[in-house]
Amino acid sequence: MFCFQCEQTAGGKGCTKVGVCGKDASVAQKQDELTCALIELARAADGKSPGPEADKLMMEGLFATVTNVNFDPNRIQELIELVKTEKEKLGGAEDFPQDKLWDDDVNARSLRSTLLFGMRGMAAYAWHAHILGKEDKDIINWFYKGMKAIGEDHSTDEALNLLMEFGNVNLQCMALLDEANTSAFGHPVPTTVPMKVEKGPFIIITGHDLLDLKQLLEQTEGKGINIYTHGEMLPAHGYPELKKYPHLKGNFGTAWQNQQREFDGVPAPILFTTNCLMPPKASYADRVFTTGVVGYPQTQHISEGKNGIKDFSPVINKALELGGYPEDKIFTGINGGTEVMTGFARNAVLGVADKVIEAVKAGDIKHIFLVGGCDGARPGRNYYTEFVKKTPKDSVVLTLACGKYRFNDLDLGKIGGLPRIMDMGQCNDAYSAIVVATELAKAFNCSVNDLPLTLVLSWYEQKAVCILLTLLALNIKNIYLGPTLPAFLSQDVLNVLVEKFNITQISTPDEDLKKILG
Ligand code: FSO
Ligand code: SF4
Repeated sequence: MFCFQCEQTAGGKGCTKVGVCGKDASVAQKQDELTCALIELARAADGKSPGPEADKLMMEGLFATVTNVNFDPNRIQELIELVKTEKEKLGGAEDFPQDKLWDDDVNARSLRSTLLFGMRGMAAYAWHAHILGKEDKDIINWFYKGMKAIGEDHSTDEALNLLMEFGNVNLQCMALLDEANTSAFGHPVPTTVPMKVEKGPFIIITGHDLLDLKQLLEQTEGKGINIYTHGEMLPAHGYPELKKYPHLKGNFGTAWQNQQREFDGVPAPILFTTNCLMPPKASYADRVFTTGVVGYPQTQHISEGKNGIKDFSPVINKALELGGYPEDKIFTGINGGTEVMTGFARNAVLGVADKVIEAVKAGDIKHIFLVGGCDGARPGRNYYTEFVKKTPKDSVVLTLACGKYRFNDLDLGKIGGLPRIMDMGQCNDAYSAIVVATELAKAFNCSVNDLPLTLVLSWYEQKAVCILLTLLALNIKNIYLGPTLPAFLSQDVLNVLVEKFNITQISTPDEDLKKILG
């Protein structure tokens, strides 16, 4: 096997025997086969109009290969068969040999992989929008264009142009998902979320799929079962159409990489709706449920019914059987805090934009940091905790995605009535951050790069790759990135990105803060 798509890749180079994520060689090989089948589907679709089934498979097939999503070789095999059927319906296409996927000149491989990983990330976002009934033909068409391009040879300039074009399409995709989420569940409002788990039966739901949460809330209403979010599901508490359910009680645990410890012996079922699944330990494997694109061998999977509704009865019955804790249990975040805040998406922040602009003009807010992105297991990630702790009192920290668990339970006080740490949402809510930055730039009549704003990002998997490409396509410069740089960026490709966009790898919080504020 060969895989180097995520930040925890073996030795910072590539997983070749088994994935650090737990993916074994047979699943890696099936995922490569699926990727090649999608390239062939894109070739077959060239100049034709593929139907909705092929469109759906493009998204689902790419999403299934994102890190920590699907470890089940049978489910990947099913997808391969379906993709092949769609390819034949379109008249077939020349095979793309699997050994070509990772085998090439180092720069060509780097550029091709960057596009492929970005598209895997965008597929997850397009999928969530699709589930909520929102699609955009431009985005769908770009999946075919991009996958076809991955099967072709390109000059470095052509490949870089493709990456920038992709970044703009991914912005469109994040906007579509933002519209899908806000039209279905309303605009998030600032909300305090306790980390206490009340006694009695409960269910933990993790991942990004808000529709799964909505259906679970409906099906558990009046049953004496409480629902707790975990990981990237935390921002759900801010949405009016979700927070109205009184049994959506709070948040359990922290970010994805702590799940094997946090779920150890937990007296409740855990529903995984998207990526962030780690191989379950024996002490809780019997209570892990997957749904949607997620899969793990011998784990119960909840499929969608014909009416679009999922029947979560097996999860509900498990919650009743396990019964929860006999007494209320207080949990804390990694810094000892007992509650966190979320819901500062674009609508909420722009609602107080006047206050922010005034505070910046008056010098009360001297700098805005966006400290966002992924969490992960590397010890170096405590950089982000230290960085946030050390930001000056006259600065604001916007955050998003699961990296926030490094500091979201800290109380850093307030500026002008606003908390100094504001959680904008999930990774896809990077869209909110872009909208806020663009509006601030308009108000100050300058470019985003000239605002007193610095992006300090952490990456782990492929959604972070697509977001980074969007930021670059928007010509956002001076991004600090860590904890390490992607293994799939060759030195030459990295040099281009550094030269064009001044991407800087994080060093120490003190040094970086000195550079940023100096
Ligand atoms: Fe991923 Fe990163 Fe959303 Fe996390 S991009 S790892 S679970 O921040 O958030 O899916
Ligand atoms: Fe390794 Fe990451 Fe690939 Fe898993 S997803 S096999 S950890 S590079």
